[in-house]
Amino acid sequence: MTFRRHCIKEAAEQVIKLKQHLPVQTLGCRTDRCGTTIRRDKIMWGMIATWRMAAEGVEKGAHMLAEGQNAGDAIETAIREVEDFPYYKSVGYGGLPNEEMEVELDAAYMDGDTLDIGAVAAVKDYANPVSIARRLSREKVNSMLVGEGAEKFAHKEGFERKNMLTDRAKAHYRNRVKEQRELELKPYSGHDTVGMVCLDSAGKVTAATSTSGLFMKKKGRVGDSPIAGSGFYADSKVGGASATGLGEDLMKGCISYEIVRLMKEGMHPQEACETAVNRLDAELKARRGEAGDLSLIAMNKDGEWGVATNIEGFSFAVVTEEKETQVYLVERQEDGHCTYAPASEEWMEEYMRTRMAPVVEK
Ligand code: SD4
Repeated sequence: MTFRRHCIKEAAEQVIKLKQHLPVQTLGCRTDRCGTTIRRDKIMWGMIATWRMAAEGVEKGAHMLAEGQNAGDAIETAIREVEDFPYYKSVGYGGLPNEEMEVELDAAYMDGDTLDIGAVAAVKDYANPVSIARRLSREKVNSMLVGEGAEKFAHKEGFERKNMLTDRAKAHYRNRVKEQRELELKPYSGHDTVGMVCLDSAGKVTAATSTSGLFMKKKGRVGDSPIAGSGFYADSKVGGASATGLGEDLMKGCISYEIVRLMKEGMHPQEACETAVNRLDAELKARRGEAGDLSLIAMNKDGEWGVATNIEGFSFAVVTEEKETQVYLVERQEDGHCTYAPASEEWMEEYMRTRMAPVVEK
């Protein structure tokens, strides 16, 4: 069987399994794809992340996990890979600016063993906000810093300074200013925060995020990504979750914590993601008439994973000890269930082509 056909078959089997909402496994046991409980004497490692852009980072992290490295180092390396790639418009270098044409970055890191959390918000001119966040997670107090305070800390700790505003991002900004004037566009559009959950073979779960937030946001605006429980959560006794979408709405449901809470109550990650997303989506629509974009990924302590979204076009990347890195596209069914299938080679090529195409100024 070709690799692609193998992936499609695996994805189809996952869908069947998810529809059955298999019960959560007990420690040291997993359920294989046929539903048979198998005992394991070692914990499976794995990593899941929002959007296709995370795939290369996830691949790097997977190599580290396969060598027995820990989930903290693997997730930081994986996120840095995304932050460093200039063609991704909403993370790290090349991220899109705020209203005042400044790139203000948010990032966070959580250690699921100790529940340590570190976060930075609205930080400018530092290459890898996730590393600053991780460093902050070791502080007992002052572990979330914003703006100038975060930059001062980063400087003192010797983090790499970098002008994060690229010429491409400036061109996008100028185009958007014109579009807003001419088409009366809302400033917010397009978003691709990278959020990851990682499990290592010692059973440690971590979660981390990094983003430039909403394009054309107000100076000082902070989204869900650096906010524990909303943009991310990790508990090695249960698993972790991370979010992407409209921060203002994701925060209304503390949705990453909610998913971990549901997994703790016994839900499979897929069921937990769908339950949390569908509930929040419904609440927002009932109370406010509309719901912003909500897309979530999760992995439990046994390496099982799930995703859910209320939008079209959500993609994610996942790797486990048993299965190499794969990008999937999610499809939300009318009843709120989310199914997914491997992204085709054509889709992958088109994705990179559009990301790297020259920006034509209007
Ligand atoms: C924010 N949630 O700042 C982020 C944006 C995002 O995918 O996720 N984009 O609100």
